[in-house]
Amino acid sequence: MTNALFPANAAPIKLYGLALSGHTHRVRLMLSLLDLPYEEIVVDAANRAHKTPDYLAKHPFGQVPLLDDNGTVLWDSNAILIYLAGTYDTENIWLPKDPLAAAKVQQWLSVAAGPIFNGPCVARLVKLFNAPYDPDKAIESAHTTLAIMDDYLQDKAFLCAERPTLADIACYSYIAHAPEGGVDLSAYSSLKNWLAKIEALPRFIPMQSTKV
Ligand SMILES: N[C@@H](CCC(=O)N[C@@H](CS)C(=O)NCC(=O)O)C(=O)O
Repeated sequence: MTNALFPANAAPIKLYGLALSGHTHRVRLMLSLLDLPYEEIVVDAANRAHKTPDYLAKHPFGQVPLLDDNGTVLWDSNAILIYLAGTYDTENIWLPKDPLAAAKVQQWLSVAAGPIFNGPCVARLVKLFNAPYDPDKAIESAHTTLAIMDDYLQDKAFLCAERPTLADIACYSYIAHAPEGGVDLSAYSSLKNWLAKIEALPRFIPMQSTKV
C-alpha cells in the first residue's frame, strides 16, 4: 500500500544522494515514513558528478540531496521535507498548518541547518572524510547543542508535539550518527530516548553506519 496522495501512474520520485550523507538520509527517511515510491540515484561524488554543468543546472550549490518528483526539482534537505509533507502527508501531522505550530517546527529546521551542522555533522565530516574543519571545536560545539536538546527533551516525547514532526526528522540523522564523529552520546539520556522513539516509527529506515 503506497501513499494515497501519490498519483497512481506516476514514476517513482528520484532522490539524488549519497549513502553516508545525513542530509540525504533525512529525505530518504521522510520518503519512507510517508510510504512514497522512490528510487535513489547515487551521485558519483568521487568523480565530482555533483559539480557538472548538468547537475549544477538543477542545484546551483552542487550538493546532495536533490529531489525530482516527476519534473518538480528541489534542493536543500529541509526544503524537500517541507515539500514532501505539504504534498503527501495524508494525516497532516508532519508540518502543522497553524502558523505558530509551523513556526515552532521551523525553529528546529534552523537548528538542524545551523548548530547540528556545525557540531555533530562537521565532527563526523572530519573523522570520515578528513574535511578541513577544526575537530575539537566541532565536538565542543556539538556537546553544547546536544546538552541543550537533552535538557529540552526531558519532559517531551518529540521536539514539537506528542507526535513526531519534520523537526524530529531534520534533527535525527546527524545526532544518531554523532558517535562516528567522536561525539559521545552516553550522557544524554533524554536525547537517546528520543532517538529510540524515532527509530520505533513504522517504516523507519536507518542510515548506513561506518566502522569509525
Ligand atoms: N543545506 C544543504 C546541505 C547539503 C550538504 O551539505 N550536502 C553535502 C553532503 S552531506 C554535499 O553535497 N557536499 C558536497 C559539496 O558541498 O560540494 C541541505 O540541507 O541539503
